[in-house]
Amino acid sequence: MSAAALFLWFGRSQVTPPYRTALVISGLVCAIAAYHYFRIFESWTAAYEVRGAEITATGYAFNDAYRYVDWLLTVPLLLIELVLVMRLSESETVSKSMRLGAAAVLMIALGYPGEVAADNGTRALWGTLSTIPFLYIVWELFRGLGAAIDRQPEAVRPLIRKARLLTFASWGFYPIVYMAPFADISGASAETTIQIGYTLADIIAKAGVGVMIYMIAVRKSAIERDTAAPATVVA
Ligand SMILES: *C/C=C(C)/C=C/C=C(C)/C=C/C1=C(C)CCCC1(C)C
Repeated sequence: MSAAALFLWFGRSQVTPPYRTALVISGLVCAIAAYHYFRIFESWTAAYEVRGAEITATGYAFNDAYRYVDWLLTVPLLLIELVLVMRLSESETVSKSMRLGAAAVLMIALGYPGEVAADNGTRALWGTLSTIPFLYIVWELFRGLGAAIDRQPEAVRPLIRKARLLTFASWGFYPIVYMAPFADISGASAETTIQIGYTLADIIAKAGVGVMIYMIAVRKSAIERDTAAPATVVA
């Protein structure tokens, strides 16, 4: 996550000014995650003991809040970086960012009480509520943003569609991981499975999508430089 943050921030000089904010935000997402992974790691080593293949709880509570505070910040920012790299009109950028950002905050806030609940009934209830804004985001990504993708330069459309698909596929992984306690695992094993699953999804959703945002920004910068070329030809 730290390396991805540095890569995205240094990549700023490779793109034209309209795409720099998208890269700064992509880097920020990875930096926020890097910080929280240090905290998650500390909390996990305090809460669990690994002996061979055996994982046991030490009695200290594992703090899920580090991950959810991370998501509360990074999930809206991930949607905003996707909107920003498309370089839509100002009003469209603001309205899409607000709607997607608000839905993302709601999704994470509703998921948290279920994540920390001791019983599976409460987990299922909050998980279901959290799925409502999740479905809205998916619908917006494919319908609202779909129309905007059709207005992008032809050479970047496939790349933007791939970034959207990678976002959708990695985001779809979180609710599946969330359901781990409903499978035939419990206690420390369930918690470990959840943490591994979320971590893998995070790497793809944050660093993986970040690199795609970088590629889109570089390609769009090149296209716009080329079409603006006549104005810059001097003697
Ligand atoms: C960088 C972190 C990301 C992209 C996190 C995304 C998280 C989700 C899409 C979580 C979704 C959830 C549901 C749809 C229902 C169950 C509860 C959640 C919060 C795991």
